[in-house]
Order: sequence, then structure tokens, then C-alpha cells
Amino acid sequence: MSQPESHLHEVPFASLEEFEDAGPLVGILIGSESDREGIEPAVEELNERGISNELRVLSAHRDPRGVAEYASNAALRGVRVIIAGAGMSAALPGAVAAYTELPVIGVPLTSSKTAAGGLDAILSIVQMPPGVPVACVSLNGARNAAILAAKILAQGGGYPGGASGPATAV
Ligand code: RP5
Repeated sequence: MSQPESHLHEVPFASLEEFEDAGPLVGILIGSESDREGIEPAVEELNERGISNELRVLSAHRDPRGVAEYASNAALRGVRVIIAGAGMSAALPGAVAAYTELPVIGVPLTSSKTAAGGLDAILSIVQMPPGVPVACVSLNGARNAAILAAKILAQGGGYPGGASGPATAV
């Protein structure tokens, strides 16, 4: 008798067993290559603090499935905070937050196509519906996003090499 065909391949996102390499503590996403310069201060700040991080270019509008996959798997990989920077109709931080329980920090970025000097991105990130929060730093506030991520990591566990070090039980 033939076995029923497996439908495991239809699972949309990866399973825990597929993650052989631990992810970094902070995942950084930007919506476009054109956002790279704007998010660079976050990478620099995290590197200076010795906080592991990765930078991925994933657009909420151009690659929504990629965003969903990254956000869905991030916690399983060990990521503990996600920073998401985008400009214009900056849906990326909110889209990420829709797929993860991890804290998401949005960074509104100016772009050459921005409206109202970046207010478009600010409102897109700030005006999340109830139940799906996204923290929002200032316009082009990538460094602040990294500092906030470090503060979050310092709660209840610290981070390797960080000032507070690993948490100890009391
Ligand atoms: C947003 O659209 C991106 O985050 C970027 O800030 C803006 C423009 O993207 P490109 O047209 O430069 O790729 O989604």
C-alpha cells in the first residue's frame, strides 16, 4: 500500500530543526538598499557595544513573503529585538510586528522620494493599530534605535560583553 503523500513541504515557513546557526541578538531590516546609509548608525552602535546583529534588505511591499518568513523565524533563531527602518509608506516595522512577539523598533527614514520631509514614514510607523505595537524613534534616529535595543536586551538577561553582563538569579 502506498503511503499518503507528505504535505510537510507545504509548511510556509521553516521549522526549528532547520536553524543550525544561532541568529544574532538584533535583527536589522531595511526596506530598500536606498535605506542602507540611514540605518548604518544602528549597525555601528551595536557593533561598538559588542551586540551581535545582522542587516537584511526586505521590503514590506515588494517582498511581503520574505518579511513574513524572517519575522516568523526570528525568535526561533535567537533574535531578541528587531530594528526595522523604512521610508515613504513605511509599512516594514508594522508588518514585522504582525509576525513576531519580539519587540520591534521602527526607524522612519528620509528618502529622496519622501513627502513632507519624512512625516509620511513617521506616521506610517507610529500609527499602528491597538494590539500591534511598534516603538518609533526619531526621523533618521537609527543610533537611538540601537541604544534602545541595547536597553531592552539589558533587561532580564543582559547581553554577552555588555555593561550589565548576564543576569544572575536573586
Ligand atoms: C520604502 O520606499 C523604502 O524603505 C525606501 O525608503 C523607499 C524608497 O525605496 P526605493 O524606491 O529607493 O527602493 O519602501
